[in-house]
Amino acid sequence: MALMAPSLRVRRTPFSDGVEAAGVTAYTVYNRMLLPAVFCDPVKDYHHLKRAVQIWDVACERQVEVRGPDAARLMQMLTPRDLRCTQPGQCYYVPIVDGTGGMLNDPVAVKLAEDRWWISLADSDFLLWVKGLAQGGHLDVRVKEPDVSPLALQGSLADDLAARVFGDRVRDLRFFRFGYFPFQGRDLVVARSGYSKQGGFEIYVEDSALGMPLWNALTEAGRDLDARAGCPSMIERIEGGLLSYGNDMTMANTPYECGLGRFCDPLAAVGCVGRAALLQVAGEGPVKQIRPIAIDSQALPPCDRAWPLMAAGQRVGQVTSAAQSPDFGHGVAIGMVQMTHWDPGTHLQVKTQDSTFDAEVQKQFWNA
Ligand code: THG
Repeated sequence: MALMAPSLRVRRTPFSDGVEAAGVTAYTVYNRMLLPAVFCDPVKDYHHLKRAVQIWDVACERQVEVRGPDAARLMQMLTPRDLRCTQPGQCYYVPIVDGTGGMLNDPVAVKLAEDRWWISLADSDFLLWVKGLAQGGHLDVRVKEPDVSPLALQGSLADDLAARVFGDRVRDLRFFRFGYFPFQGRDLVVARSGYSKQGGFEIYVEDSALGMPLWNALTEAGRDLDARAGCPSMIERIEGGLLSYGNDMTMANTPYECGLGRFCDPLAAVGCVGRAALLQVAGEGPVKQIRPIAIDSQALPPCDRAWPLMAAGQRVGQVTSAAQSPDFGHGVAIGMVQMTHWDPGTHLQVKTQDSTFDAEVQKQFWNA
């Protein structure tokens, strides 16, 4: 593929100088912002993530801040997850749906206070939807994209690295909880979360000017831990079953099709704009759903188009993310499969742009 032409439309991040000094070799674009995709090579990056700890520029997980007396009401309009018992200090993975129950985003919602939330976005134009709902509903709330850029520490040694910069207290954070930790005289939101199954933290850097000082402090502190710049690993996230909006799901899918039914309670989510639609599909049940798919491959081309899943010459679904797994020795994939063929153990064929492989529906993701 050709190189990307840089311009202001594709936004740099507060950490881009550090990412480039660390030798990033491929970028992708996410929320109109740079997201590093490769440093050494995808397989070396994957092994390093599992063995050590990486510092990730995930500033492209932009925040939508919702603040004001109607913040909680607006949040519940957005999601079919029941938010009534939510607490400040916690993060929540929230499917977001439109009036037909179609997925608009699958962000992490950070509850800072009853009347103040950050919605940490996946890759879709979402600020406009939230502003539109606030405007149309005459809500007493302000909606903006604040100067907040997540930096993730992911990998088995993430606790050790985080403790060196934020103190041992950071080790006590539970999954999807956050606390405030001082850095250069400022208090930063640090959560135990992140887009890998290796464990770690996300630091919500609230002020771009703190970006490079924090990047440098972490890089220095992690020298003898083999800490280095990294990025979300496609191989690792497929093994772990972490979905990618725009790849594994779009507006055309309900959260039930995405396997996100456990985060939905439309009966309780009074005010959710997709409530009626989801009550209906929750009753009927989906007719296709996301499944882990093992591919009998030695190597795979990039999955940059949907790969048809076939059974007896008929199309029964599609693979939307795939990679050769070094640790499992076969291809790992995420597919949307019709009900008739979604049982674990079902044998299928997957058609890539180059060739056809045997494939099998799995019971669970590899690292789940
Ligand atoms: N962190 C933050 N923002 C994000 C992501 C993130 N925005 C974009 C993208 N990632 C959103 N998508 C996901 C997908 C999965 C998870 C988080 C965000 C995730 N899932 C866990 C799992 O499936 O094991 C746990 C979910 C739960 O139990 O609540 O972490 O990574 N800030």
